[in-house]
Parts: sequence; C-alpha cells; structure tokens
Amino acid sequence: MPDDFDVVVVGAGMAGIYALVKLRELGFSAVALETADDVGGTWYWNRYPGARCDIVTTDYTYSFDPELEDEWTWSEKYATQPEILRYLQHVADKHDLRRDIRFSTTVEHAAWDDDTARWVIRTQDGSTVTGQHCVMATGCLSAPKAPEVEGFERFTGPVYFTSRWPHEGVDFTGMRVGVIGTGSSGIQSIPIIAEQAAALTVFQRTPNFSVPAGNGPTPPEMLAALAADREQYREAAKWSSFGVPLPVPTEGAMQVSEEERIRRFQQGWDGGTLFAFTGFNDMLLNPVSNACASEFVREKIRATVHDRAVAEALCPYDFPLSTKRMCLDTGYYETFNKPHVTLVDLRTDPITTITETGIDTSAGSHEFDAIVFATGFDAMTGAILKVDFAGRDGRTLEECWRDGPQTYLGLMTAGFPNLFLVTGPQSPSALSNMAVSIEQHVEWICATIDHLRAARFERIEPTETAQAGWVQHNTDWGDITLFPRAQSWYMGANIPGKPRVFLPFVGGVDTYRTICDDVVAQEYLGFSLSGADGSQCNDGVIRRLQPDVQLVIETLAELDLPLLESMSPSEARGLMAAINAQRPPGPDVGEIVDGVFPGVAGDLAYRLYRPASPGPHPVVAYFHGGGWVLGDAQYDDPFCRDLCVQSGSLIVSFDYRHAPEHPFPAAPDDGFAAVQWLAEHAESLGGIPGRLSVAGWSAGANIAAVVCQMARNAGGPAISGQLLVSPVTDADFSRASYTDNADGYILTKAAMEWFWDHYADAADRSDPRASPLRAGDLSGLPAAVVVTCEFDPLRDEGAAYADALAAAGVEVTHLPQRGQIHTSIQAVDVVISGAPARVEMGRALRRFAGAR
Ligand code: N01
Repeated sequence: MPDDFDVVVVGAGMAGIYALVKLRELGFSAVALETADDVGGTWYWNRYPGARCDIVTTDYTYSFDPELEDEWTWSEKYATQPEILRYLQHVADKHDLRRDIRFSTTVEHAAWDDDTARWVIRTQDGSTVTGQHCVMATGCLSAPKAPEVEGFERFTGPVYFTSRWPHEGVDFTGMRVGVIGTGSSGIQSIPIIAEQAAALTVFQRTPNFSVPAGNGPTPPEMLAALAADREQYREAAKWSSFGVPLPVPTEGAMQVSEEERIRRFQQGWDGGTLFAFTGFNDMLLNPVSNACASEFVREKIRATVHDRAVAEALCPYDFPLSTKRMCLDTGYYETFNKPHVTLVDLRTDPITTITETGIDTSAGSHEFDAIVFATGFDAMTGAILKVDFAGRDGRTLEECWRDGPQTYLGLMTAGFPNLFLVTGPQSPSALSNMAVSIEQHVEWICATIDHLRAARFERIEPTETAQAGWVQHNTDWGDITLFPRAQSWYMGANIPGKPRVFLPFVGGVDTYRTICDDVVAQEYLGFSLSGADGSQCNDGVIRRLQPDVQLVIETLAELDLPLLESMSPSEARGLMAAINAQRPPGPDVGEIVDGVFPGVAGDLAYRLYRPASPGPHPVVAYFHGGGWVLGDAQYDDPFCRDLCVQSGSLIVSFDYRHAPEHPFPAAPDDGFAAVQWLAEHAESLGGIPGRLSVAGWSAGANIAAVVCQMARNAGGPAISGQLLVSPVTDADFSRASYTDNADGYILTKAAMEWFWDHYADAADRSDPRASPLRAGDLSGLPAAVVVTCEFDPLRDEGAAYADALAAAGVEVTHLPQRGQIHTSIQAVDVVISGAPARVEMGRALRRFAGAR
C-alpha cells in the first residue's frame, strides 16, 4: 500500500523545512521528499569556494520562530554556505523535522487522481506516496543548466559544476583552471579559485554588473534595528518591495543634479548591497537613469582593472543594470590584475570545442588541469518541470507551460488541483529576499489547505480566466520595466528553446502580498473549490488595470483629495494646477513658443511645440482636456511635447474659453477660430501649409471632433486627420462604460455630470457641436484615430463615434487600450504602459500628414 499523507512536500530546503513546520503545527500529516541526503536545498548543493548569501544574512532568515533568532548569531554580514547550511540543519533538528523527511528520494512522476482527490507521486526507486496536496518546494535556481558546450564530454581532467560541488571540496593548488561563466556563482568563486590556482582563465560570454560586498561583521545599525523592535522590523520586511526594509525612494535619478546623483550612487556602492542603486525609484523603468548608473559601475571597473582592454571587456553594455541579476563580489574585478589570471572574451573569441586537455577558442587553445562550469540554472520552471506532472485531464504540466508558465499568483495552475508552488514563476521569488517570500507562500498555502479542511472542500484549482488574467498582469508588470531588454534567466533566455517570457512578478513583495490577501478576502477569487458537499467558484481577475495605472490610482487615493463635484470651478482649477505642477515635464522638443491668436471674443493664448528636426513641419491643432471647465494652453504640456517628438509635427496647443463663465458653444467656436487661424498662419509659424490635423484629449477631443464637422460644413479649412483621445462624443450617461466605470478610476460619472452641468444646458446637449455623435451625417470627415480606455466612463461613446465614423465611410482606426483609465493614456513618463499607445498616436499624426 502506498503511504498516504495530507500533504506531500517536494524538497527540504528553506521552503520545504518551513512547510513541514507549518503543516505539522496545523495538524496535517506531511512528508518531504528530498533528493539530497540532508536538508538545505540550495545551501546543500552550492558548495563552491566563495559561496555566500548576497542578502544580508540577518534578513535572510526565518522569522517564524523568535527563539531561533535569539539562539543564532551570524558571524558575518554575508554568511558563507557552510554557516547557512548549519543554520538550516539546526532548524530541522530543533523542530525535529528529519523524521518526516525522506532523503535520497527524487520525485519523478506525479499524477492527479480525481476520484480519490489525490496526487499519486512516484519516486526514482519505483515507490509511490499519495497526498491530497502536493507542495513543490523545489527552489527556483536548483535545476542546473546543461553545459551546452561542444566537446564537453571529451575533457579527461576533472570537471566541476558550481551548482553540484563536491562535499569534500576541491584543492586547485598548482593547477591550471578554466572557469566558464561570470554570473553570481562565477563572480563569487573566481577570486577564491585564483588564490589557489597556478593559472586561471575565465571564459566570459556576457560581463555582469557587480558591487563590492564590503563583507565583515553584520552592520551594527541593522542589529540595533532588530534588537529595538524585532517584530516591527520583520513586519517592515514583509511589506517592503524586495523583502528587505529599505527606505522607499521618492525621486527618479534624473530629478536630481548630476552631482547629487553620483553622490547617491557612491553611497549605494559603499553600502555593499544588491540594493546599491535602489536609492532612486526609476532605475528599472527609465533607460536614461539606468544608463547613468550603468556608466557609474563601468567607471568603477575601469578604475579597478589596470589593463584597459581587460577592463573594457569586463564592462557590461548589452543590458540595463539590474535586468540581469546584480552580483555582489569580494575582489572580483581586482582578480584580473593578477598576472596568472586571464580573461577570454567569448564575444570576440568564442569557444569552438572542449578537447581532451582543455578548451579551444577561435583564437587558440587553452590547456587545463580542471574546468569549472558556473553556467547557471534552468531558472524558475526547471525544477518544477523535472517532475512529470499529469493533471486532472491527464494533460502534462510541460504541455500546459509550453509557451511559458501559466499560473495564478505563481501559486497554482489550472488543471492541476491541489498542486502548490512555493516561490514559483510569476511570484516575486527571485526578485525578492527568498526567506520572506518563502514564508509568505508557505503561510498562504497552509492557510488555504486549512480553509479547505474547515469548509469541507477537497480540491482547489484556479480558473482559466483568473490564470489568464494573472499571466497577463505579470507580463504587464514586466513590460513597464527594462527587464525584457536583457537576455537573462529572468526571461528564460539562458536556456535554448525556452519560451522568452518574463518569469518573476516584479510588482514587489508588498504589492504581491496585498494581492494574495485580496484573493482570499474575495472568497478565493479566481479559484474553484469543490468537495463531496458542494462547490464554490467566485470567478474573476484579481488585477485588471495596468500596474502603473493601479499605482497612480493608489497614490492619488492616499492624497485623499476632495471630489471634483464638491468644488467650485475655481477651486477645481487651483487643485488641477497644483497636481499638474508635480508632473514630470515630458521630453525635450526643439522649441516652445507662447503666443496669442484671435479667438471669437478676443485674444487667446496658444503654446507651440516645434520638433528639433529641421522644418517646415506638418501642423497639428491641439485642444487640451479638462471638461470645458479646467485648463489652458499648457494644461497637457507633457503630452504635447510627446506628441511633437513622436509625430515630428508642430503641435499648437490652443486655449479656448471655459465654462461656466463661457458655456457652450464658446469652446468649439474658439476651437474653429483657432484652426482657421492656424491654417492661415501655418507657413509663418514654420509649418507646411495644407498639412493640418487636429488632436485633443477628453473634452479637447470633443472640440477636435466638432471642429472637423464645422470645417466640413463650412467648406474649410482642409483638415487631413483627427486624433481623438478618450473623446466626449455624446451627452448620454446610459452606456455600459458609465455604469462599469462610474467610480474608482479617477474620472467618475459624477465628475462628468459636473462638467456637463457647467458646460451645456440640457437643451444644448444634443447639438452636434456638444455631442458630435448626434450629427446626422458623419460622411466626408477627415480620417480618424480614436483612442479609448477600458476603465473610462467615456469608453463606449468613443467607441460609438469610431463605429459611426466608419459606418459613414470615414477611414477610422480605433485603438482600445486595455487596463487604462481616462487620465492615464496621456500621462507621459508617469504611465509607462501608455507609451506604446502614444507611439501609435504619433504614427497616426505622421500618417495624417502624408508620411508613412
Ligand atoms: O548563473 P547565471 P549563476 N558558454 O545564469 C554563462 C543565484 N545565485 O549560477 O550571461 C559560455 O547567472 C552565462 O553567460 P550569459 C542568483 O540569483 C545567488 O552564476 O548567458 N558561457 C553567465 O555568465 C544568480 O543570478 C548567489 O551570456 C555560458 C554564467 O554562465 C543565480 O543564482 C550565488 C554558457 C551563468 O550565470 C544564477 O547564478 C550564486 C555557455 N554555454 C547564484 N552557458 C548568492 O550569492 C552559460 N554561460 C545568494
């Protein structure tokens, strides 16, 4: 008879150990199956010289057992592998876990039996255990990558892998040693191997960014913070971005002077942590900020390595700093000043084959007594997929993950009931302090298993909808960062044939924890729970907004601003001016000129944005948003700059009279006057006569659309295209988007009612100059690009206008924006996820102007 357990845990590393503790505490029967002959996971296998933690070790510890914290004192800031292994062994002994761990046991196959609601788990010796739940605690950097070097098996001398180092250690004294790989493992081991070897040759394919660890005793200020209030310290770690309590940066690197920027980089560098460059909030978002930090590190390399050619070869240029895992080192760059250490740059001198006696590169042969592979892991998915999982319908996990991992919260996969992943793909895992993420996952999983027992459910499994939503959200997070620009293991790029998808969740430990808690609070949103007594499924997607849009909403919510509809127009104008003063300025343009033009009732202001390229340029009349009540010619300044850069057009942002002082139809009348004036003055302003488009956002898009109708009706001026961004097109609050998005997405239904009430009497609202969708005839209007945002009350009227224009034979492109809100798409340098749409808008204006 197979052994049967409530829970089978695979792996007895840091995660497996804690899972056993927690499951036992909750009264579940559990067993851990572990390939190694002892606990420790990563810290059991990675015994290479120099192997250390690279999170300050006091942070990289369990928090669940306060006694443990008192009885263990770390000897160094970054503890060595043997010390961390001893710690984990101590935890296993203290909690008497070994009796529930089967060592030297490798799980090969696991099949879900839906009739018994059990995982049937087969190990390498042919034996079977069953468990209602299976918890994969196999680590995300534990499946070594195959060597993938031609002739690998030919070398007759000893070959070592950093990830599977001999327990007895290796003495390289007097040897000629070749090391392939310059990731964290290579960078930690190379200086130590160099101390022993007679000659060391390092084969580097991609140089890495590394910060000096500054190892030594644990920083006293950290010990003091822990001693002062351990619980508060641990709590702060749980609600931090990386699982380490760090000050939260409030500025981007380009918002301070160069001197201040360098000062802070240096401060981070001297601090000797992986977080050296997290003192600014945009290091992983803004390529310019990142380039400054990258150059700072390259300068350090140049200043350290004496040989200029070697220094240059060690300088990373191929990827933004931190988009491949940052390294911490002790004397890495200095090692290359030693006369017996040679660097082979595989980008210019690739390996052709390994031979019986060494390594041949295109430029020559290198003879070795030993070769070390520090070539990394099949990260995040490798160890999970090593087990041949067959799910509910017999489908394998490998098949389901063929195009990249499909998970909900990184915790579970649809079709694989009761299979839990600890620090799996699409969770913060490798981008966080593992100790904190492991505890969070184990606690969530155990609480969930406990909930099933209490509610008399036998199975839990994510829905396809929830899972697809999570995969999308994970990708959306990755896409707003610079991570996809690197060929990294985060992207699966180190394994030939592995799908290129961004694997970890980059939104932060704090955000992720909130999301996991939200899922539970919403009755396990997106999970289906079932048992003999019934089932429950609250289906849905936990995060549908683009991640940066969500952040904007949360930030504004924290400010607790008064509702628009509670203010007078002048109060609202003051508030908007104050908010706008905080915006990033947008990109530089060639020139900005302020001027006046004759509006219908007197002069009005305009602001002209000229591209840096030589003119003349096509001309765009732009109308700002603000519900006909707020704003001026500078109101959408960053967006106008961006449009100018993206389109290569001269953007002229026109003021128009505002309600309630000047209600309908003052705004469109001024808008039409502006376009007539611009058509006449295009040439003198540096524009190309006859190449005039209109554009606007929100109420400004309403004016742009109306002006096109007025120009058509008046027989001129000729307008070649209209870019309508989240336009108001119809004074009608009955469309679904007004219900779906009435509240919670900054522009509310109540705010729109307030705008309309100030702008137009009920009787005027059906006039096509207020509601351009109501025009009887939309034929003969200029080509249009209509942008709508998913979570915008105005979404459906924008879509309706696009449809109506198309039905009238107008050339229309509708660009619906997933996960965006009314105020996000034009928020240049704030909402990065809107950048692709802004590029499209620029293209649209180029197209209108006749360019490709
Ligand atoms: O592996 P890596 P690692 N020919 O993938 C090169 C964690 N960790 O074991 O970049 C030639 O980073 C490869 O080159 P390229 C940490 O999260 C933590 O060093 O693919 N070269 C790269 O230089 C880390 O990120 C600690 O072009 C080949 C290197 O091998 C993760 O584990 C310590 C090659 C692999 O670097 C992995 O680190 C150590 C080939 N065929 C590790 N194949 C701590 O301190 C690969 N390379 C806690």
